[in-house]
Amino acid sequence: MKPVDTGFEGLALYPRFVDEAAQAALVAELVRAFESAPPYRPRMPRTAKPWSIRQTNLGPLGWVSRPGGYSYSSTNDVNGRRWPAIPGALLALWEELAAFPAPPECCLVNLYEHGKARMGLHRDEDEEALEAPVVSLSLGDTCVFRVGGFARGDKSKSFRLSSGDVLVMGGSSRLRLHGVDRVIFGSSRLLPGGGRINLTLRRVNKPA
Ligand code: MD3
Ligand code: FE
Repeated sequence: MKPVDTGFEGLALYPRFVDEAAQAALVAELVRAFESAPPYRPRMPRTAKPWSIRQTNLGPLGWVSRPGGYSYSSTNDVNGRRWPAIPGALLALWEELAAFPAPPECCLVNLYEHGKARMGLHRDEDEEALEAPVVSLSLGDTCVFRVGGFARGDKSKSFRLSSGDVLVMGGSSRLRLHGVDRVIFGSSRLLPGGGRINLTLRRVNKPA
């Protein structure tokens, strides 16, 4: 399948790449994973301000926000346990679209559960393997997603991400600023309580 042209080199959007049956199967797997890795509300480093979204992780490494800053951890600060495995369907998605010779180490799970949930403009830059792309899958309600340049104030564009859409961010777009302006609540029936889940697959360490 050919991606939609976003106008940004290295940024590829695959609308409805994952069909509804596969979306529902993934949601069921996530619900099971949440039993051992319950979503929690991260806080900003230093200010401790709680985020509007909840998060958890799957895979050998989880992305965590701690008072000292952002990092990757093999265990969950909430319960000291390792994170559940990344579902096979997501590993297959990475294999198909990432064009990278090693598997993802982290699947960050972002839950947008109410009308004010959003994610401010930021860069994904806590990974050592910046030559690997980031692959993200959207589930549930549609969101308005913003992609900018490399400095605040650079021109930006917004796109809608709907359930089943996959975004691959690589090459010269890997370090672009991006964020979620808002979620269009009630736009999908995939999730029992409504809302949106984003799954972000990342390679953290350079392959051996
Ligand atoms: C574009 N999550 O967790 S993923 C994140 O929908 C994050 O929850 C968003 O940004 C979400 O860090 C969007 C899509 C994404 C990820 C990295 C990018 C888009 C990107 C890097 C460059 C450009
Ligand atoms: Fe990000």
